[in-house]
Amino acid sequence: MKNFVLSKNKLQSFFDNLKKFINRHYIQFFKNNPLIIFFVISIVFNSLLLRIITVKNWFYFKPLLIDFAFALIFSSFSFLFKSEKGKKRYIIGFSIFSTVLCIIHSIYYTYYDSFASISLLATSTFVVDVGDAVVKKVMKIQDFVYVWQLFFILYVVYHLNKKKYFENVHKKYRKFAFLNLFLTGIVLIVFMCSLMSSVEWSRFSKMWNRESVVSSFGIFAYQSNDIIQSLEPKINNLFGHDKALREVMDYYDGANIKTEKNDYTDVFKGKNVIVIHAESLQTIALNQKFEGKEVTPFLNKMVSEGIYFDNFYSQVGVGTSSDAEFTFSTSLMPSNSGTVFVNYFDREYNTIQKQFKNNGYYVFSMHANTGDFWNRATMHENMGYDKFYSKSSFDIDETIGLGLSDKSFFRQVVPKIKEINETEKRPFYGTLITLTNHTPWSDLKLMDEFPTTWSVNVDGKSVTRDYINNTTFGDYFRSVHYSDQSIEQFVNDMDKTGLLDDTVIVIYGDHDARISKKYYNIFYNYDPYNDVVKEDGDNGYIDYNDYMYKLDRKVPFIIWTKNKKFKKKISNAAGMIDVSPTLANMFGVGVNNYQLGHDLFSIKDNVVVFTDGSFVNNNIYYDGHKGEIYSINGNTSSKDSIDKDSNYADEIIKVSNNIITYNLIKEINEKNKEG
Ligand code: GP9
Ligand code: MN
Repeated sequence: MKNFVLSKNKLQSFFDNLKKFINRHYIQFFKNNPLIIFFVISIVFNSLLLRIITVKNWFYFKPLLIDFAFALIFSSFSFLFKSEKGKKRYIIGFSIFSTVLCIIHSIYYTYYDSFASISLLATSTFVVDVGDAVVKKVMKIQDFVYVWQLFFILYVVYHLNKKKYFENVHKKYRKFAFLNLFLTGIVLIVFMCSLMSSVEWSRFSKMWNRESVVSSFGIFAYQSNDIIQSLEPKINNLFGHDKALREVMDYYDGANIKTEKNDYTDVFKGKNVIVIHAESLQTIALNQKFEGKEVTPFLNKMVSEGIYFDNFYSQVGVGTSSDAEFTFSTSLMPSNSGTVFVNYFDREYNTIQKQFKNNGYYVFSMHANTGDFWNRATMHENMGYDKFYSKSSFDIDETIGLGLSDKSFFRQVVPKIKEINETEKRPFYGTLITLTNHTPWSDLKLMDEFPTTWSVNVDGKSVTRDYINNTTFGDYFRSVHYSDQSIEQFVNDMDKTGLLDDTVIVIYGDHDARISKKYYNIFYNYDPYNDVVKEDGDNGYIDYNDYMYKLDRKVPFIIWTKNKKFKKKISNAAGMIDVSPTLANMFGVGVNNYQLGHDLFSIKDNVVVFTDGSFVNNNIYYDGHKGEIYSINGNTSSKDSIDKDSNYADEIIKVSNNIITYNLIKEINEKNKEG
């Protein structure tokens, strides 16, 4: 009992002290610093206004509290000024800065449906486009509502001046004021960050979906991260350059890169080519039927009539779609810090697009998302595309998920290609990037029903089990079925224009759908007769492990022509990095001296490297983190060959990242020119 009374008294005195602390450091402090109160409130309100006008997320508490924390930090710096005059100037100056920041983002959002990045401020595209926005009066009056904050602060300063506040301000509340506010802001930010989900964190680190970052974290967290991520490459560039250059030169001196003649050399010389970047299209979908219906009947037809690589991997890092485009185009590995499209877009790259362009082709890309998504408007220009048709080039007449439906996109694409063909009067190379089959596959109303159920005969009666129907996996297959229909519609429409006779269709899945392993376990272990998921020890149970999951991340790579002249299924391990050397040989557009991939019609024992140093070959999957080996179909590799492949994997990751980080293609080309 005595202890209880003691601890009760201790608790009482703790709360009394806490109350005193809060009163002294916050309540009394703010009462005696009205300018700070109004400054903090007006900053938070303006950032809320920006979210309401742009991403339309009203009173979502997380960004509100993070913005409040940032406002406390910004206001804390005012106490570093000795005089009240200096403090006033800082508060007014920061109000001007934050008002201009909101206006820039608001105009940019009006024009791009996204938020500006300081890394793009220097690029012509951004400046021209924002200039356009001004000229085309794309801006709206709402983009300037934020100025209220500046006038409000000026009024508060004027009013406090008139009341001679600044002459009598209580000095005692200035002591530790900086630390109080600064540390309170930091603690609040750390606390709010602990509440973020893994998806929110992933988007914050990747920064490709800027809308989502501002929605979840607020404009100040977004802008701070944007500044850090924009400066990181510049900082990286300051250290390690000479070593990186030496490593890259040594690699290419020994690489002996050249075009290897084979049965496919120049077979498509002078032909048009359309590359379909199929969002989240996974090989597992091509092999799948539900209730006897193929998920992808049209793609399966193309597979049977064309060249199909069924052991193909996308090799993406955090850059997902953009990494797939980068590796496809440059035959380099994605960056392992940030993403090329967002952080290293200003480097010089050798691309397949430039190779076709140097051989007289008109090179274009089409994607019905905002030009700023993945920074494509800037990066596609740098990759050598003559024109990038983004969302503003299309009539957004039908939307599914992220934006324009693939069927409408493809419907609108064909007349554009026809016009290009008639205007340019030369072969064309076009990249069509789809959108509909993007996670979370929840917007299915415009898609045909595609029941991923399983009907069986139990005790003489036909019973239909749900299986994976109406689950994420089932919805994914239904969405892929829609994508298959949209590609069929595209190929048929191209055929009606007569363009198909002379056009090669290349299709690749850009990366796996990132569906969780638990769905695969149900997919492989479901027992429709007993309506249960088999477990260890049950007859026919499959111990679906991480390696099987990684091997299921295969994506299709198809090369198809209407004349069906080239039919072949290739099961050699292959990766996105190998595509451009393969296509360059088939179309006779020369060799990329910096390619790290191989012509798939020449290479025999290929090693497909992943960004974490893991790799797969025809025999094993090697986990670069754990150093573990997983045998494929009972095959294995000798220790020496595993060591050799592992060193090779590290080498091409290192060479790629050196080239990207230090812009070494530009430097080496300039050195070669100087002779
Ligand atoms: C965005 C689309 C999807 O325009 O390419 O990108 P992802 O999320 O797959 O990287
Ligand atoms: Mn993608």
